[in-house]
Amino acid sequence: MNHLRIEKRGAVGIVTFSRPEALNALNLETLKELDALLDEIATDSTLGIVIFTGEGKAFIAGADIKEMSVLNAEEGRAFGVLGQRIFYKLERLDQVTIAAVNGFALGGGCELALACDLRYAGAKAKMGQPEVTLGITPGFSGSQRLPKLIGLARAKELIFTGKMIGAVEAEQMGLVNKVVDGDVLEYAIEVASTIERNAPLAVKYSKKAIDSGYGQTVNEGNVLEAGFFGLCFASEDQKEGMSAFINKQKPNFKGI
Ligand code: DAK
Repeated sequence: MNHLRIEKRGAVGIVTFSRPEALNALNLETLKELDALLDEIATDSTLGIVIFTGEGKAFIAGADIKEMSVLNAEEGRAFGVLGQRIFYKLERLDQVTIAAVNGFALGGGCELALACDLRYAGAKAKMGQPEVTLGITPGFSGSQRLPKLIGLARAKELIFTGKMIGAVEAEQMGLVNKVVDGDVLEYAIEVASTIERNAPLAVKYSKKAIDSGYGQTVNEGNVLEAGFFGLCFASEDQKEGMSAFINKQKPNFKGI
């Protein structure tokens, strides 16, 4: 891979976008590399949590404007569909995903963060959907995921104005879970370690229950939740977790 790298630390994978000369902008080559890497991650049962971050002063400064500038309508649509498909694949990973937003997360960069389960922002993070300032709409599902996350009015304000907001404002509107004073990647790794200590199947099923029930009524979601809850009782880790509690010991989860 030329613009992406992955480092594995136990069950935690750290994916770094590395095209700093273009502030990690997503060109076609990077998108294709991401697509292939997500396929690898999806089948890697040793990974429980995946963190995404950027090299240098940007997380991702958006889709590559220079590459997009020459697209015609048909090519533009195809480029958007490609990005949507890849980000959907990211969103549907079994693993917990975390965006460690270290700097600019604009346009497609903000949209990639939106496809993650959790988002943390460093103090220097700048986020936004500036597409309308370039004569286009958000194209990698920003117009769909942003309103669901921060509400219709706030999403419309960000998208219609194209303004960039700082980390504190992003936290206030629920765009990120938290602003981190120190190193945002280290903080994301700490969160990942906390998650890693828990029963892997229970975390995975919790994510599935939340995501598959989201947008449904509570009653509909309850059916899904009951199914996943029941499945946990077929796992060794449920027995391990409960007997460790009863015997006042620390559980030793095995992910089975
Ligand atoms: N694409 C290409 N190159 C970029 C880039 C980008 N998004 N962002 C930065 N760069 C490049 C700059 O051109 C510059 O390269 P050189 O000129 O040195 O060759 C280098 O990175 C350093 O950038 P700056 O010199 O501009 O750095 P500054 O610190 O002064 O400014 C900045 C940082 C982030 C404020 C500024 O670079 C900036 O405004 N960048 C563009 C941010 C932006 O507008 N992002 C949104 C992109 S639009 C769709 C599909 C997809 C999309 C939409 C529709 N469909 C098909 C429907 C997605 C759209 C987007 O993401």
